[in-house]
Amino acid sequence: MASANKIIKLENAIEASDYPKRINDVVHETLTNLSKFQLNEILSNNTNRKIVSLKGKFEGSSGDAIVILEKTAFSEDILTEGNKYFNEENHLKNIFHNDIYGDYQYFPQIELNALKATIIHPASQKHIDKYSVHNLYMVDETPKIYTEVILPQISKDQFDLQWVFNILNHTSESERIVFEDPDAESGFILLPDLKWGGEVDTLYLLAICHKKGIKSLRDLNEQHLPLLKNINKKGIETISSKYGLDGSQLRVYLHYQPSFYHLHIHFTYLRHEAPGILAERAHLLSNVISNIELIPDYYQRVTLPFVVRENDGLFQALEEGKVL
Ligand code: GTA
Repeated sequence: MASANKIIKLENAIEASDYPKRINDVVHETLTNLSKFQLNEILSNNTNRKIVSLKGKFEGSSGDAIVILEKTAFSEDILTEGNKYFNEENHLKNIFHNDIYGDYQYFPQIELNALKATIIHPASQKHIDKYSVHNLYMVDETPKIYTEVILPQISKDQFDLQWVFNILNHTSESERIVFEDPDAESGFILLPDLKWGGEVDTLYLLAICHKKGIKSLRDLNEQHLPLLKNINKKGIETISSKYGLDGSQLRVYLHYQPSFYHLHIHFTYLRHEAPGILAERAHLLSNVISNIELIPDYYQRVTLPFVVRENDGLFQALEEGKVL
């Protein structure tokens, strides 16, 4: 079993110079609070997930910003350790009680109340559209629709992959890498996903492959089986040794369509209902491997359903191509 944090050295390892570099935005280097954020619009407010996406500007900086604030899940470790929730530093306010039933507001100490904040700056119109409320539509994407409508559209309009290259060339988040196999063909980096706050109860890691040019599930064929199997095996081994969850407790999957067209695999804790695990978006890696083993060009021949947002460029392209 591969141990966590161990970086495997292989002969045909990727050179850091293979990836482009870009200097980070200054806003992220100077922020210590959100006093300079000027809110312009609430893009979405998901009361179920307790997450708001806000559009605004940072005083003194050009360009739009998106701030995503999320109330985080309870951590079972923190609930059971050190009596943090149940001591005199926390305040309980009675709203009313009736017979055996009482309604209260509870104000735990400050470190138990952290919100997860994700900030995108400068945010493009595509980012703003992505985090806004919108109508959704199902599309049954045949290989013909993919070739004639989807591929041309994603070739000209997709999210920048700079953050991916920054991870692969160790410019950003290098201290967060949990495991790396640097092989140019079958290697990958495993690290915490942007959406993960770090508690095992909501575990969410991302495996990003080193090989460039695999855009999505649609590109996968028998040549990629060693890569997919390697990610599956070493990803699970690493998570098992570092976080104590074995393969049967993990949901390992790809998104179709993804937001970012460089192959990556999501690893989440089975008990955590992470965003993007629904049937119309998630494809289990074990299932993907099995399909390709049975039919090597399965993903070039199959009809793949996916969901498109009304305000996405793909939606317009599908309308123009008379698919929707
Ligand atoms: N480590 O810089 C990064 C980074 N970025 C920019 C994206 N990711 C990153 N991880 C690291 N560093 O899981 C992660 C994303 C995502 C994966 C890309 O890469 O967190 P994907 O290509 O399949 O696209 O995966 P996906 O799933 O749509 O991801 P993305 O872009 O996060 O979309 C999030 C959607 O989920 C939004 O539409 C939003 O409405 C919704 N959402 C729900 N909860 C959250 C949340 N807590 N934070 C952000 N978005 C949320």
